[in-house]
Amino acid sequence: MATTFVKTICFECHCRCGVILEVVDGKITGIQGDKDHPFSHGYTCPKGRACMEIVYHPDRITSPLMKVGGKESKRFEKISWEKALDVIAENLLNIREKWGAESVVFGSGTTRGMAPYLNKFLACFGSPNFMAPSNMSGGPIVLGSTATAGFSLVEPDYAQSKCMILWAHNPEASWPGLYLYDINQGLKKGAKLIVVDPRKTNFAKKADIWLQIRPGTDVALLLTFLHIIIKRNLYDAEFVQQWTNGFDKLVEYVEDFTPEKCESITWIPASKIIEAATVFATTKPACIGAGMGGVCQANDAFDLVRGLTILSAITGNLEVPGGNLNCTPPTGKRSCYGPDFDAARNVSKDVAKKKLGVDKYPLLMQIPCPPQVVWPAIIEGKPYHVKAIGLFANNSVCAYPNSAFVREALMKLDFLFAVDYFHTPTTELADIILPPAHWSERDDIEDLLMKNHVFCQKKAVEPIPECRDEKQILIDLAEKMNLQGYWKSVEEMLNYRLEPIQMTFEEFKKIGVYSTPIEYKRYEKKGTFKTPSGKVEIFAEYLTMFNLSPLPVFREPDEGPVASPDLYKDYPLILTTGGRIIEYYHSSHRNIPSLRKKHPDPELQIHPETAQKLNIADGEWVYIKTPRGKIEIKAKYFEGIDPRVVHAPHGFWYGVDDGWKRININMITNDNPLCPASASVPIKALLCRIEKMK
Ligand SMILES: Nc1nc2c(c(=O)[nH]1)N[C@H]1C(S)=C(S)[C@@H](COP(=O)(O)OP(=O)(O)OC[C@H]3O[C@@H](n4cnc5c(=O)[nH]c(N)nc54)[C@H](O)[C@@H]3O)O[C@H]1N2
Ligand SMILES: Nc1nc2c(c(=O)[nH]1)N[C@H]1C(S)=C(S)[C@@H](COP(=O)(O)OP(=O)(O)OC[C@H]3O[C@@H](n4cnc5c(=O)[nH]c(N)nc54)[C@H](O)[C@@H]3O)O[C@H]1N2
Ligand code: SF4
Ligand SMILES: [Mo]
Repeated sequence: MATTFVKTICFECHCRCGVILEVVDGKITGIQGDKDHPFSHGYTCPKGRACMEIVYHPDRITSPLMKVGGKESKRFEKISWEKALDVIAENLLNIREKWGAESVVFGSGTTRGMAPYLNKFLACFGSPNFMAPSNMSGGPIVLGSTATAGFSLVEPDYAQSKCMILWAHNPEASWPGLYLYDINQGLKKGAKLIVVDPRKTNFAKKADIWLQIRPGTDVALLLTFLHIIIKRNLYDAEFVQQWTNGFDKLVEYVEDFTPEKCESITWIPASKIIEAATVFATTKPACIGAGMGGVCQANDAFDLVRGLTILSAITGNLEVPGGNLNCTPPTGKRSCYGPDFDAARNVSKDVAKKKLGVDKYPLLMQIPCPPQVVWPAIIEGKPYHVKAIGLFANNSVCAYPNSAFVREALMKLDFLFAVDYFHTPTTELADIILPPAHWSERDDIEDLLMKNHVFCQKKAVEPIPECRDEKQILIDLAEKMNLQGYWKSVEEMLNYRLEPIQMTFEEFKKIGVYSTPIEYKRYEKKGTFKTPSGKVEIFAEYLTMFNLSPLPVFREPDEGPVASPDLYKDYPLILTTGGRIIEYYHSSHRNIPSLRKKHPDPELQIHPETAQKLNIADGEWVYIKTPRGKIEIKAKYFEGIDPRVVHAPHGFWYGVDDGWKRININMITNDNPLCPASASVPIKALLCRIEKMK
């Protein structure tokens, strides 16, 4: 028996921890954390440790499949790769011929690293339409902070910070491999911790100050932070004077946002708001950690991120050690979402203009098409028809709000193909399903959210027979379709991405990681921020061009006690969704025995007082109803939530007949109105009621 150990990067989630896989006779037999990895430092979570169960799962799809018996059928038959790619190529080419290239959309969920290769394929094909849930996941961060400070505020420097805010962010469940080590370093050195979250997470328990906010009212809280900081003269006057634009207008604007008014909006005691704002502004350096979901799923998500960026700026924490950093991956324009790949930026201007969503939301030119603008194009043909979709690592039906509508749209397509390890409620609708290689079975480059690093993901084992690296799938398809300009081999693709660091993938494999020094205060060296005025745009006048407010605006959640009081009478509880569960990545992993055992059921976090008033016992299955319908869920008493609020996880569907209808929270979430700037969806603040099952 030949045993080898392969150092690579786990991709069961976006933390992308360093791991060492033990391989015996071409099969993975063990996984350990890589202690030398600069972020994860040897950490692994239950998902990563379950990788052998995933790779060798008896239900893994191991052959291309074609639907037989028409759209409604759930039967598939095995076909060869040759045939599968022929069918896909023929359909995509026919649709391009008849409807135009833009009628073909490729989509990905959290991308699993495929964004560059999919975008480039689309660009060669002639479509600007790469669909991803960025509008509810990171997109508002990119848009809001870039609009304000010219870079994306995703890099809190926890390890060197003296004060950290976790704003709608519970990295213990969602980003353990990427952030926990650094957060703990900071805390060990005595950093203060502030948590803004409606739920008492473990971090909220540990925090110096926990602000238990009413869901969807974050912008009101932020504007009040700014009010307090300004009133008490706690801002960095020198930075404000030299590097910001429109501070005087902000002073006037936040005058009304008093702590008392904020208390009535957010339900947080005024004294706590004052304490938190004061601690943040006076303990330096301080950083803001915002996840990608909590702050990105609201009707005012863009304004929320603008507000966070302004908070960081006026307290002097932008681009300083211990603050929020401005990092560029060493791969630069060839990084995961780099401009060298972006479909819309690599087609002609006329085609780029057709990118779905930009007619209503011009800022979306910078991020992928939100799913919510693709569905109406399929159903109503507006602004034009979308006829075919290819989905790579995405369970649209369960992942996106208003599942019934999502499903209806996918059913209406002329052609759908999906690439997934397992059957899901989405692959069920596909005409063709393709089986991808697992991350342990493929070579790749990881640089998204990796600060100033790029990592080598090294293939540890060959894909199990018939499964294929998705990059190779695209290469094969491009060849069949005779697409000009696409790469001819995976090696060529990876070498292309590594050109900015002047290394080939073979060379990179030997070193495994490459980083460049972090630059602080780049604006000082460059003499400018990368914004229209060259300064931090507190008052971003140019946004008025897009009918957006130049100052961050608080919008009441459209469905809520204040904005829809009549509805509130019938649906008297606020529903927030999608707090992460360590064992699961979105709708994945429910079929993995070691993970399922730890968390078998969807659990509704409900205050015991609320449950008891409804005569609901701990552990009882109940209905959760919204104006859009009802699903089944298990009530779980939780003292750490306000009695007027409940929390439901997302991603459940597996193991129950018609699970996508019966236990999937997105059956009853809402997909409008969207944030006017980022098209974000309001899935963190809705209304619901809980009913006993008869
Ligand atoms: N209500 C509610 N809904 C939400 C959220 C919320 O907070 N609340 N969060 C939203 C967010 S932020 C996001 S990003 C989306 C995520 O939505 P998705 O990314 O669609 O997530 P999944 O549902 O896990 O679907 C991923 C699918 O990819 C497959 N898969 C995993 N790895 C690979 C791979 O390497 N290759 C291929 N081809 N397939 C792979 C899995 O088997 C799974 O079926 O969900 C959103 N949905
Ligand atoms: N295990 C696991 N990890 C994941 C994922 C997963 O599915 N599973 N998904 C990944 C993806 S794609 C994303 S986008 C990220 C998301 O990353 P994060 O956004 O950091 O997600 P969470 O850690 O769930 O933190 C969100 C917190 O926001 C709180 N919250 C809910 N509503 C509100 C509100 O209105 N205001 C405030 N202030 N807080 C609110 C919730 O209670 C929750 O604790 O996680 C990533 N990591
Ligand atoms: S946190 Fe877990 S699943 Fe995510 S990369 Fe690390 S080990 Fe893998
Ligand atoms: Mo996400």
